Amino acid sequence: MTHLGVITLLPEMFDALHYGIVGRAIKSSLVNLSLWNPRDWTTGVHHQVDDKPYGGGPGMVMMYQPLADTISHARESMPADCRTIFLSPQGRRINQMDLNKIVDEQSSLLFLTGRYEGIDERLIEAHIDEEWSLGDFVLSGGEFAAMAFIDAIVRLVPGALGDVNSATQDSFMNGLLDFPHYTRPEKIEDKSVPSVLLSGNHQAIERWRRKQSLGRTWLKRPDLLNQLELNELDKQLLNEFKNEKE
Ligand code: 4GS
Repeated sequence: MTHLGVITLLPEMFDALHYGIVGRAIKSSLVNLSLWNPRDWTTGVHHQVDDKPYGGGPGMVMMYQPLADTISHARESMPADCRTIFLSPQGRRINQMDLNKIVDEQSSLLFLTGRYEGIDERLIEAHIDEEWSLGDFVLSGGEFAAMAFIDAIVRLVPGALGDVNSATQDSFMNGLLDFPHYTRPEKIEDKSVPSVLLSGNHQAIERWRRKQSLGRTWLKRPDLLNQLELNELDKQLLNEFKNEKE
């Protein structure tokens, strides 16, 4: 993944991407971020991008022409394999596994973000390759969804994270939830750091962390656990966790 593009009526919102891990990846040209505003591809004197919905009802609908022209222009400067993604609650809910695959296989993505009630359906039919959703809720615009996906994608680009291990160690990278983390002080009121973490025994620490990941996934997200085929050691660790709970 090297080139990410966004079509948005509010490009200033994407200033938020110039911080932290994503900010550093952009600054060092590890990834390119390009923004286009459909307002710049309007033909009328009023620079109109939205119009009333056929059939009536509240709100406005984003017009076909400014979006179609912006997409055509944007794709000219994106790599040929670029896929155009429309963000909406009608889209496929994207998870970590999907993103891992996309970062592996795709060199670029172009996100179209909507405002108002929606966009002219014919634009989706003619110019959109895939529709993605951030989740089953309604945002006031697709911009935060695009930024969330861009953040999640950029941190997977090799070299974006300082520590090569930190992406692979996160929640979901192995299909499980994260294990608990602790830092100093060793004791807070009556709560002590689990003693194994102070033992210096790396094998025991790894075992404990794996057990916690399995146990927490069992407790909080049994749906995720059901999708996994656990090996014998994992089964044993999960059983230990369950027994210790009782
Ligand atoms: C989402 C979502 C979203 C839908 C944009 C109504 C404004 C809004 N986009 N995942 N119009 N959920 N978009 O709610 O991606």
